[in-house]
Amino acid sequence: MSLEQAKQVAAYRAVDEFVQNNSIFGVGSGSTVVYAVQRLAERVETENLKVICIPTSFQAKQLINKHNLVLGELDTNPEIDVTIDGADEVDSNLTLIKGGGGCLLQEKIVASCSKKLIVIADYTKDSKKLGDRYKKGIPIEVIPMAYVPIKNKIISLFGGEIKLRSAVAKAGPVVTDNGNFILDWMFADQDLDWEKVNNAIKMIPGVVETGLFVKMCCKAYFGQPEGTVKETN
Ligand code: DER
Repeated sequence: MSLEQAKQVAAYRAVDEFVQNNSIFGVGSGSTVVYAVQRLAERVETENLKVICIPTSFQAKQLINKHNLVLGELDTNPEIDVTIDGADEVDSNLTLIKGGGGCLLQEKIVASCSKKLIVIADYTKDSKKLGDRYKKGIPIEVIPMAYVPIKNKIISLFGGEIKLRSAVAKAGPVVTDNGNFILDWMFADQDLDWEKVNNAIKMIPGVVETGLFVKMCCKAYFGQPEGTVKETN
């Protein structure tokens, strides 16, 4: 089974288990969520489900519109029943690294408004400890004018290495949907208390949000090479 098939089987299982009629549904960002939205659109069509979809990025909004699903927003739907989203890495405590796709701020806002946050991923995201597999570091969204002092402060607090995320299809740094920069922090110590790390980094002036999702995810589905789905909660 390919990685894409592993993503799909995890996404379909999560949507089939968690999406119900008359629900408010948070739509995550990234490539795995594409399959979840496909499955949601199938179910809405065949079961005539009434679902309002809250996006976590411009990409998610495009996906919702592409599949003719009902697009909502937090202004009118601030309480979300379930959000399904991807992750760059999931540890054994269901602590997540998110933000590989640069959408961590709105993803964390929507996740914080959700009764349940469900993660879907292929088996390569399933780790015992953060950093076992994902080597690109923890994304941190920052106000552009402050990225250098923030970078210096994080290194002085926790060590490791930090890079300003460069764009691929554009000269210069990545600019998020919110007009900010992203720092990727390659941490050295895998045994840090991630809740304390998240709180300490969030205190640094100019930090908008981190890609550390601590005690937010209630269940993860990992598509396996042989086509099965591993569920962790
Ligand atoms: O940027 C994000 O947080 C995405 O959800 C990312 O973590 C997962 O993206 P993928 O489904 O393309 O692996």
